[in-house]
Amino acid sequence: MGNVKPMKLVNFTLFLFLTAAMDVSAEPANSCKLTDHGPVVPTTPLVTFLERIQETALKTFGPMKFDPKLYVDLSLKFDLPIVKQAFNDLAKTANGSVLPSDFNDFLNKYMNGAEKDLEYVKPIDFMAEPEGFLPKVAHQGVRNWALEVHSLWKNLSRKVSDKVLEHPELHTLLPLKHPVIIPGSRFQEVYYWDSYWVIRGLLTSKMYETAKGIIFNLIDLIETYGYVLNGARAYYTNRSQPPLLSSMVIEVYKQTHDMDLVKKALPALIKEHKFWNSGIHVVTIEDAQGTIHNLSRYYAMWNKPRPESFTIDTETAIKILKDCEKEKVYREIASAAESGWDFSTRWMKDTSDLTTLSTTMILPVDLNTFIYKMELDISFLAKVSGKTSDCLHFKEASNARKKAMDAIFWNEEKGQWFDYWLDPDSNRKEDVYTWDAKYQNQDIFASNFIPLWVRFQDKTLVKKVAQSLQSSGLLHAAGVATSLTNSSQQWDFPNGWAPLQHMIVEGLVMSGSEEAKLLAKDIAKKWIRTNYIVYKKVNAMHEKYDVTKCGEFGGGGEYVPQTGFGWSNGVVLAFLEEFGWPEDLDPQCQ
Ligand SMILES: *[C@@H]1O[C@H](CO)[C@@H](O)[C@H](O)[C@H]1NC(C)=O
Ligand SMILES: *[C@@H]1O[C@H](CO)[C@@H](O)[C@H](O)[C@H]1NC(C)=O
Ligand SMILES: *[C@@H]1O[C@H](CO)[C@@H](O)[C@H](O)[C@H]1NC(C)=O
Ligand SMILES: *[C@@H]1O[C@H](CO)[C@@H](O)[C@H](O)[C@H]1NC(C)=O
Ligand SMILES: CC(=O)N[C@H]1CO[C@H](CO)[C@@H](O)[C@@H]1O
Repeated sequence: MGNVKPMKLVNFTLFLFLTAAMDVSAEPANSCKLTDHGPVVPTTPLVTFLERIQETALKTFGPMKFDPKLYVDLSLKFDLPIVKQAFNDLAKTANGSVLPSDFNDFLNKYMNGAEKDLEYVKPIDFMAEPEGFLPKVAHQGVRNWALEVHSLWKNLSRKVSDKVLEHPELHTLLPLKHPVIIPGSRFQEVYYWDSYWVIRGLLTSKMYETAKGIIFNLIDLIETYGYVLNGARAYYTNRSQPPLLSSMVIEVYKQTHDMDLVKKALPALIKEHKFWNSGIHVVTIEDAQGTIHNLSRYYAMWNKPRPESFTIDTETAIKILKDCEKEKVYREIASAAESGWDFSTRWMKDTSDLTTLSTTMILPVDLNTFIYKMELDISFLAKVSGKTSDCLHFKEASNARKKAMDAIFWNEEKGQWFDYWLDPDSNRKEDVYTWDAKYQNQDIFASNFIPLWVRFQDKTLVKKVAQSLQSSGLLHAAGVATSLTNSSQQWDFPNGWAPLQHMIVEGLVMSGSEEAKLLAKDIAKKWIRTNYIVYKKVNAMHEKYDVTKCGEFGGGGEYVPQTGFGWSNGVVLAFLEEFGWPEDLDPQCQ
């Protein structure tokens, strides 16, 4: 139900058929049409070596409880040539495995564990109970829990070790100057979009300096690479993540009025805006009225297995024979990782087959919402810095994107914004696609409602979208589901993710409509409850929850459920700040 993508499946079958037909017609065995001309930047020698370690570990220890990321997070105790020599000298079996005891000896002698790259550091602005903390939370049990969640900033606070700063070539962890808040569990490094909700939580915890440090680190990444990396690892340097730096700057500025922050951030944000609006990230499309628009897409600069999941991606693509088709699949996988929604049927032609990921051929509603917001934010920050021409330029850019989103994504009948699937064979002139209603993906995803987060000024519009949300099938006992498809991918039904709850709730609240506010409050209450009950059961905050049942965490995807957890903590604190919790309201599941 709801997950038949009109035309796309048909096209894909046709595509397979044509490819098959081409094979018969005297095409050399290993050639296929390369449609994918985007840049690919070579891997660093350290990452390439660690991928070999990862493959050997899989062969040696077997697939049970195997986490490939662990091995690309190791650092070297000696220079790469020495470690490489020692690894080459290990006796290998025919299939490339090593005696487990030999391999463990090698790892102990030549490598350090990932945790050695980071040091615990107590945040300088942490207080057990900050003044003015969550004034609207009256219930004692909920308040005590909120204080525990607040205290988790200490658990998740790290500083990059001086060893990494002195010898970056021995580590995949990137040197960052300021302390960081990590999401938790296997994610022992900074992530880009996670940081926005971490900062929202830090602001309720009154930890302004820690929040600013996180932003300064991300600005440094833009200065070095031209964009914010997916995460602060050498193997994440070829893709970004949903661009929310401007939102982080705005939130901290609203609380601190720190002009120094604005001055540092503005040039970096303008640089980041260019990254998302030029080259492979920008798509030009003509709407039904003949007007030309530019919108952005996810597009990783990568066409190999993701180093952190090298063995998994290799396996995913194993049945694909032609090199250039493999490369295409790898690029789509990396681009899905850039979207933050890794993985989801949202990007798949066939919901049961990961090799049909088509991320780069989709114009995503949420990405363009974030860039629209980036344009408004830059315009605002330029204004407060007295940069009139930047202010005007980005205001105009935001107006153009709003028009583009209305023309390409908005569906008046359904009251939602739909992702748009680019059709490579559409009657395309030069590099301009032609819009066609049938390529709006009418499947229901939480992302179809994300524009609410920025487009809340129009009450009539919000009312329509709120009604559409209520009848969408996404609202459940414990929050908003990611999609309606139970695919076993983690960005699908029945999982709910903190960031999606937060943007939808905040959008509804800001609308000023009483009805929308009540709906927001109801979602937030359910979300808080489920986080609270899970915490009481397992003494941990989870990265995702099963929204169909109050008090259950989520599953699916390529790794075991993670705890910690940066953005979940941030969203719970932000919700409690906004809505509070009355003394007489039982936080137990109803
Ligand atoms: C590789 O070979 C070793 C010993 O010959 C065996 O124990 C192991 O299961 C094999 N691994 C794989 C992945 O085939
Ligand atoms: C779209 O982007 C291209 C370059 O990326 C630019 O030349 C063109 O002017 C833009 N068009 C519109 C309508 O903004
Ligand atoms: C989703 O599918 C899995 C596996 O098919 C099943 O075990 C689970 O109960 C389903 N979840 C829901 C909420 O329908
Ligand atoms: C946080 O750290 C404290 C002190 O080290 C520890 O007692 C507690 O169990 C940790 N909490 C979680 C959820 O990891
Ligand atoms: C891991 C990896 O391959 N990183 C490359 C990606 O892109 C940067 C440039 O932005 C290269 O320097 C890295 O080698």
